[in-house]
Amino acid sequence: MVNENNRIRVAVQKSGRLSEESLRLLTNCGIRLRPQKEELICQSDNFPLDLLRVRDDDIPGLIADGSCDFGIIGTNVLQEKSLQNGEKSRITHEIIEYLGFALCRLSISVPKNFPYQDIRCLEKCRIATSYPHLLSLFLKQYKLNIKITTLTGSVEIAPRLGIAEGICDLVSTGATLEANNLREVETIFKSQAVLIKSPNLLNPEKKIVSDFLQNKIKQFKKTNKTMS
Ligand code: PRT
Ligand code: ZN
Repeated sequence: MVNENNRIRVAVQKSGRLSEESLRLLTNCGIRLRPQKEELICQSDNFPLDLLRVRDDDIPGLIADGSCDFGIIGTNVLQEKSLQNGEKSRITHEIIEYLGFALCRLSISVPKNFPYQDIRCLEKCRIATSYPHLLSLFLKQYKLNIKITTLTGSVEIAPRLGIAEGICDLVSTGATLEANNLREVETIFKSQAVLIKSPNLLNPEKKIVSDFLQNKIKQFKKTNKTMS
């Protein structure tokens, strides 16, 4: 008998930079999924797996509280959320596999005409970012007087708006920095997509499916690496 509770739940980004590769990975592991555009939950018809399509920021929380068993997320979001929640003693997830896509870096950038030599040049400056905890952790070692201004989007326009002297944002090609006349000066974190697992997988039948999925993904990544 099919027990709904034995189906594993995988949280992926609904729409964004992680979505396509996340789906491709599961499909390449033989899991049949046909998510419709607006569908938030999608059931596989050949594997006891349900796909939850959510905002990437919600994935660490869904994994931590056990609402989902697996998630695919950028390490940038994972680390920022962990620092934000100060989760030192509680295990909120297990990293199963680094997936090698959505590669980017979190960097400090300044306007091209800023006389930057090293981080001390940012003393008494303001840095705008959507990653205040990662930035704060990085800056801690320098003991400088730098103000972190938190913005949820359009960080790259902060210097032009006069609300910060520098920014700390994700960079992949560098085109956005270039378009905004900014220069990357410090990389503080390197990110990629990872497969994470909830620490709450108690049901033994789910564990069998979960081990199978993990092995499939690891195997796929291994063969892919050998081929490339
Ligand atoms: O709606 P939802 O909350 O789910 O999506 P989102 O808007 O928060 O995320 P999305 O889809 O933009 O990014 C999802 C994840 O992709 C990020 O958390 C990173 O792990 C990863 N990723 C990889 C990136 C980039 N590359 C990236 N370049 N995320 C964002 N960017 C942005 C960056 O913020 C900047 O605005 O792209 C711009 C810079 O790109 P370049 O190529 O011009 O340097
Ligand atoms: Zn997001």
